[in-house]
Amino acid sequence: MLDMIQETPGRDAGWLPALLREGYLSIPAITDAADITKIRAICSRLIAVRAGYREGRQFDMVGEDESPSILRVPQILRPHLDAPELRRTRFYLAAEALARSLLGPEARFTFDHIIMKPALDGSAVPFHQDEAFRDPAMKYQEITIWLPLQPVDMQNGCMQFVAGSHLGEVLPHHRGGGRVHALECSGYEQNRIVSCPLPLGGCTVHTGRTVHGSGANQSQAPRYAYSLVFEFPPSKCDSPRTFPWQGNAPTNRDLREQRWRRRGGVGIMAWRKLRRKLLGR
Ligand SMILES: O=C(O)CCC(=O)C(=O)O
Repeated sequence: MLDMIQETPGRDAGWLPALLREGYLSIPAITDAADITKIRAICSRLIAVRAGYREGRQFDMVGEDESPSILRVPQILRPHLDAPELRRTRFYLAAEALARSLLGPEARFTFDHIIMKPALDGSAVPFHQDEAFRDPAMKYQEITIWLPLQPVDMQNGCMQFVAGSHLGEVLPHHRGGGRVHALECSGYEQNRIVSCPLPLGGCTVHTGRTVHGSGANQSQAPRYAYSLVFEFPPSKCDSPRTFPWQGNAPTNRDLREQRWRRRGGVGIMAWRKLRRKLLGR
């Protein structure tokens, strides 16, 4: 993982060695309070109006996701499709510059998501590797820049990483209970878990292979986080891999997406792809 990334001149001399060694970074400041206020208002509005629900882009990441009225821990995939202004924030510009300094100038934005943990909710995000959700036939070089939209600590669900786990393979994963979207992995070194509390405006960075998760939100206020993913175009894997957990019964989110695609969503996806190509972003 990240084998195309070298410690060469022009790459970020400060952060890159730690990312290559540990598989994650904890950066105390990437944006300011006014920017966070703006991003948080967008995120809470998108969750409140259930943006992307019919497309399967909004769902309950830890529950069975049977109804839009019960999303215990709502997650929205690609929220920039609902709110393009998310790509014009101070955070976005700083994250893009950081990603290019770490990965190289060819790195491109490919994905974003929002996760909201309600106040006093017992749900943790299980430890997993992001690569476990992706196509096993392809090789990925990606980083996620995770921005909490309030200060975070162990009480409200800060990120936790397994140091050095990005240097191994993709570990076995399973769904945390039947039709739940979230994946959970096994076989990682529990004694290498590092918690990353952050002040307002700080962020973490992790690779697609770094094992990570976050604890429950035991505080009195909701915990929001907004993540951006940057990567090189994926290439074919040298040796074939299989991710058996992807063959499980489809989740309710999967079924909504399939229905939406059949009912015209395929055309919308083609239009979005074309627009991305024409705009070059
Ligand atoms: O927001 C969280 O608690 C977990 C985020 C996460 O797993 C990710 O961004 O890959």
